[in-house]
Amino acid sequence: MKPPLPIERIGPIDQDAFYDRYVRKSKPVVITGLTDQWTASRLWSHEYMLEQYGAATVQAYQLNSKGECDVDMDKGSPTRPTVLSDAMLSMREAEISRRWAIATSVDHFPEQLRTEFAAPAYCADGRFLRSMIFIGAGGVVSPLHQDLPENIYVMVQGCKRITLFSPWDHVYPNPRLSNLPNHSQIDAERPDLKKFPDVVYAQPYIVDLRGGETLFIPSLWWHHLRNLEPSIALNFWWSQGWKLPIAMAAALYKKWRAI
Ligand SMILES: O=C(O)CCC(=O)C(=O)O
Repeated sequence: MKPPLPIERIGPIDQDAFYDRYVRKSKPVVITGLTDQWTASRLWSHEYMLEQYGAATVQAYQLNSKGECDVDMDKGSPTRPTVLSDAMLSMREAEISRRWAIATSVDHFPEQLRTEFAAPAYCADGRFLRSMIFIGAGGVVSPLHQDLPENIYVMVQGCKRITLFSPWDHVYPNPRLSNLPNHSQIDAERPDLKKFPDVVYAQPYIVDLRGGETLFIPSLWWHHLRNLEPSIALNFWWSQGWKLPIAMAAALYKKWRAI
């Protein structure tokens, strides 16, 4: 693998400039200060989530000993409905494989949660707009995968190391017809070069994304995320143009299969 490159960091810019410089060019960027006015930036912590929203039923998954969701390339990702307080309390377990991580739609929370943030203007008029919340302890890993929608990924609290590869790099997509056709077979942190030799040509971009920072992950860019600390993050997926009907069909399929 080539030595990693950093990702440009900028302050908030207007919507047209953001679209021209980053969305149209499929270029990732970190924006600082975009969400400073959110109530969530002030309030959200693991304790707050437990106290305010402990009774909500959310989608969560159990971690394996590597801190990853136990992804099975054939069967898909084993998220299941879980009471938020059970998942939050499991994050205090010493053994990582006894912890759960939350990856759930914001729609699974009471209305109050959605008053604590606002979709950034960059994606607010996207015709397909979905938002997921990710809550996890230190050490949680989301393996390398790609998504069709553009992604505004907000680190509300904590810190994650995020590794990106462009869609033009060969990172060995899962070849099997499965629930996870968008996952790579490589471990982005320690790729097996004997099995996946072309990875030496791939160019990683790495950022440690901290509370208050937002990462733009362009459509189809590969991403791998590691919690360097307990964290809470929120994404905004949106699509437009020819990608819109495909993103909508994929979302319906995921809902139907409860992935
Ligand atoms: O935060 C995570 O662990 C996963 C986020 C992700 O994959 C996404 O926003 O597409």
